Amino acid sequence: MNKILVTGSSGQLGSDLVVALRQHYGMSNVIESGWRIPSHNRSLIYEVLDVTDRTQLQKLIEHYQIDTIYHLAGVLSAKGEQHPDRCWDVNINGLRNILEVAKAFKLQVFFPSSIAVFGPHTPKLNTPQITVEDPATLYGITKVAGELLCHYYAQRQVDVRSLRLPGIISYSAPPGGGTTDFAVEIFHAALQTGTYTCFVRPETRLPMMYISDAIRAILDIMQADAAAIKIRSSYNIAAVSFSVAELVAEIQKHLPHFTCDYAPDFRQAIADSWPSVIDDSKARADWGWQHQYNLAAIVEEMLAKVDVRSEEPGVERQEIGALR
Ligand code: AKB
Repeated sequence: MNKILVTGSSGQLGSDLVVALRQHYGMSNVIESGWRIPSHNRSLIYEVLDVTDRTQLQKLIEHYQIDTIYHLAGVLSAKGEQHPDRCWDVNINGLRNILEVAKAFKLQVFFPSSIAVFGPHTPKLNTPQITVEDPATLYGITKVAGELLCHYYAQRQVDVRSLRLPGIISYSAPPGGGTTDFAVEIFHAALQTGTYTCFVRPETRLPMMYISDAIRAILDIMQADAAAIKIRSSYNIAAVSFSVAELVAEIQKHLPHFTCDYAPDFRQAIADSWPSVIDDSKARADWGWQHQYNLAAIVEEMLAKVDVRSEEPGVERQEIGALR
């Protein structure tokens, strides 16, 4: 019987993951949580939870008799540079609390790592599973440490599973402070105003994944036979890689008048430090990972599903807390 806690459940990933988990495991078996009450009121069960408070976390686990945690609470790359103390506290101490509680209560854990574990000296093309990890951001440093913590606790009987996620493209919830956010913002701008000012240069090429693929990857790795999960730090996982210019050209096939200009900011350096194309052959071999969405399919579905009518100017977007 799965009784599931999702931390950071109102974030970009959590919003869709909760829906999928409820379809699989039943509405009342998925408990949402976050550091503040979310603006949506979709949830049957939502708990305000600060993951840096281990006592509060433990009480929640006991109260709901949780057996699985999807630990999505975290501060992303761009926000992490602006709020380093919070980034360290949530990403490191929060994860350690989750893993300690998982050890005590024999819980299964999902932890999202990131391509941000890689850095300027990592091979940019076909980045191997095991390679140089010299992150240029605090976020990346917390993800490297997080992966090592996962490996450490796995050796101490915690069933923890993790993916190095690329930029995630989704329509139902906005991303919250990452460097790959441009790949979501661009769709909203294209549909709202027909023009977008991108904060990284046109030739910037990064690994990306459509939300449906990301959710399936998370469910698949969590449901896989434990013996198949041979890597307990975190698996490289990939779907597509494209430059901003290629994304713009694909959008223009549907919206020929769409224009994009460029005003690179501090996020350019972060993007430049990350790989362009990831080798995810271990995930494909070990537990059968396969992506479905290519760039054309992503663009088609995003343009059909982004709901600009619900976006009024001045509506506050989700800040940190939101989490992966
Ligand atoms: C970010 O841009 O910070 C995230 C990530 C790649 O981990 N989307």
